[in-house]
Amino acid sequence: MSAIIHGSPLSPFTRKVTLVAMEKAIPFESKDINPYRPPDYFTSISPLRRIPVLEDGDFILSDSSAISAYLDASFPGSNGSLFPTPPKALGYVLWIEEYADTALFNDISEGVFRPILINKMLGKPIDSDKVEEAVTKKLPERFEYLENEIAGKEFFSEDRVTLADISVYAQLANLDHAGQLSQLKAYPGLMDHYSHMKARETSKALQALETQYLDYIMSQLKPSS
Ligand SMILES: N[C@@H](CCC(=O)N[C@@H](CS)C(=O)NCC(=O)O)C(=O)O
Repeated sequence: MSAIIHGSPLSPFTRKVTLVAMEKAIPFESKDINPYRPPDYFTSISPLRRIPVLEDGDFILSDSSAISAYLDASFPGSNGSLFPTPPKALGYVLWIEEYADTALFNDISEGVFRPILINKMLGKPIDSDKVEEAVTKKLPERFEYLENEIAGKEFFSEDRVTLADISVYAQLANLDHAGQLSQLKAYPGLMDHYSHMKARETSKALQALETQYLDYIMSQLKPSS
């Protein structure tokens, strides 16, 4: 039986572990869970009531970082590990992952994705003040930091895709879904990184599903009278 990733198509952490599975050619199924309207059994598989959750036979695991490490170690695959072996490279990749999971997530999710896209999904007006605050006061510091880290490189570490690249891409994809990718204009290295990560076969396949999902949600919205 293949592993099951419980999550939601527009969740950046679900996207992260899904891409880990795809990059490593691990067979998996996806099952949708809305963490804001969860099924009764949710707490039993996710003690912090967050997605994603991995179910691999009778083994259940929460948290995208834990799941990524587990998948990587369980399925060596032909493409090698997404975690470098040299200690400094490993530490660095985990740091970039952490930066993406906390700082980028907070500022993109709260500052752009929710006030634009979630509001639209809920039939509410865009919260332009929140977006303005994020794009002028919060995101520049995040993007500047990552721009300095990626400048002159194709990947964050080891000249190949690692968890660092997947983690940053997974968060920036929600900036893209919210129609705000132009915020990266002043950061050419980061924009290039995003573009080549987006052009990978794995990301392209996933994006097609995400866009389909988003289009479906939007098509269900009643036109405001
Ligand atoms: N550290 C967790 C964060 C997961 C997370 O925050 N997921 C969001 C969806 S993107 C969630 O489940 N939110 C529900 C809530 O905050 O109640 C991870 O890496 O998996």
